[in-house]
Amino acid sequence: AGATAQSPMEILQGDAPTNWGKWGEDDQVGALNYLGEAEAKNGAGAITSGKTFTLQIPMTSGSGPVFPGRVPTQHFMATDAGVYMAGKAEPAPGGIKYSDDVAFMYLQGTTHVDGLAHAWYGDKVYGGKSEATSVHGHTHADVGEIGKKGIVGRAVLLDVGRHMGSDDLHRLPTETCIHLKDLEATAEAQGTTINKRDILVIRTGSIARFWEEEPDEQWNAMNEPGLCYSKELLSWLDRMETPMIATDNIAVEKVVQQIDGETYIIPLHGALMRDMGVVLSEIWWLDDLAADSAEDGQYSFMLVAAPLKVEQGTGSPVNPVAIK
Ligand code: UVW
Repeated sequence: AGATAQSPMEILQGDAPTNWGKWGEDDQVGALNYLGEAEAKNGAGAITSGKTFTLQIPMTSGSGPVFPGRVPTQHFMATDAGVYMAGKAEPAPGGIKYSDDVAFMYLQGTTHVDGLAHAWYGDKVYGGKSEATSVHGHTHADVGEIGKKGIVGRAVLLDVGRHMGSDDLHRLPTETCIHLKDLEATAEAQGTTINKRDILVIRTGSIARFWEEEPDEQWNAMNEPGLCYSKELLSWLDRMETPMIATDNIAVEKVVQQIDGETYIIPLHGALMRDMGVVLSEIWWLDDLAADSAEDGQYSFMLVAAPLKVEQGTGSPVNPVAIK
């Protein structure tokens, strides 16, 4: 039998940075290992006023920005005041009444963190483990491992939408591919120093557009702005020991990218998650934090975020908290 042909991703990533084995054979959280006690204290050191921002989008039943193929959360009441009002249930002894609710949701159908085994190419996931560890749930590098560790550190907001956006709402136009030089120019314009091991929070303005345009007609995850794959970006993230990248778009990166004449869908997912173990987190709500930062000029803050401990899960909802 002949050798199996390599996929374009395998060829593209041939000489790219990899962190497999760096934190041990069985490591499950990748570049989050860069966040330890010193980095947590460093995060706390970024706090100046104590102003707090929660960065999850609202979870509205039946509506929300999701990656094509997923559906928004469906929320149902299992029991509510109606049962008492209709005389179908009695209050508990003592008089307490209560409601209960249930949700059907894609765990990546709102603001979420991806486990490192969520996306891969070839037949290996993060750490060089076989893709067989990703059958019927992930027995390696599931999001629950990130839930156990938690994400705590210093973060910087790079408001690329405000720096390069072309409209009053400080949003990047659709189809914009964000390059390393754009991140650097944004940091410079903001007067922000990006330190090693900072969590990068990148604002494009994309998600806000979902509520401003007719979702099914104009907001299209495939065309939304996002990071652009380049070796230069990968090497920089590697040197900066970036633990995680969070964005207010659907996939951190621009979903469809052309590289050397070839079409790739979410190539950075392969390069960052699978090869470098950099954690990706998407669909953040950054407009309030960004407006405040534009006003007071403070773009660094403490970030605290913990996905749920979904054992063997691919992704998990999260409501990150920024403390300035
Ligand atoms: C996909 O990879 C399809 O989704 P996410 O953006 O949640 O990583």
